[in-house]
Amino acid sequence: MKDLQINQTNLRLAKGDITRCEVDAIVNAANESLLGGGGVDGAIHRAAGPELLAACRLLNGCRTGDAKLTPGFRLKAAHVIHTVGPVWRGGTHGEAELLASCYQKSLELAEANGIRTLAFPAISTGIYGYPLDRATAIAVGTVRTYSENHPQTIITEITFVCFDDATFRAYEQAFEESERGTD
Ligand code: AR6
Repeated sequence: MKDLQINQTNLRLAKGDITRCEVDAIVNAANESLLGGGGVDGAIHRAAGPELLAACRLLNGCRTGDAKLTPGFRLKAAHVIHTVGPVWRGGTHGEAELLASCYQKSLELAEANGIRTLAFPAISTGIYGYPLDRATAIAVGTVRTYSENHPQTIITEITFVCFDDATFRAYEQAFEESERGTD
């Protein structure tokens, strides 16, 4: 299963590099400094150009679970939403709530800025070590609940961009479990 239609919003899965996505906004899995890093953060800064770092410097960082907006500069996406996922520390340090908050705050920021199409990477599942199956369940669950609770949303398309096959399979399973949960 690669698609879920919830009210106005199509949730979909794609494989590949988020920096190449032709959407209104891509989400960056950043750190609290917002001054760049490795993983998807490094790739986004390289593709957007040095103007992105200059814009991020003006934001005074970002708390874990929160989200901030910049232009996309040289990216095809007009905007970047920078969010900071939790570092996995065993699951007893509020990680699930913080990860859900990343998705929720990113969606609220998108909505407030007229963003209709949005692409997420699998936040926290790389360098920050969040278990993939748990992280994808939270990602799909939070986005689905948002779409159910906002039937008039302007956000028509939300893509989960998977950089590798294991991530793609974890999202497919999360989509299927999410559908089963509504039977
Ligand atoms: N497109 C889509 N997904 C990608 C790409 C890409 N170009 N590159 C990597 N991924 P990570 P985190 C996937 O480590 O765990 C940075 O240093 C990757 O395979 O980028 O939230 C920040 O500055 C994985 O599935 O982010 C922070 O310090 C997912 O993106 C820290 O890493 C997230 O992996 C954040 O760690």
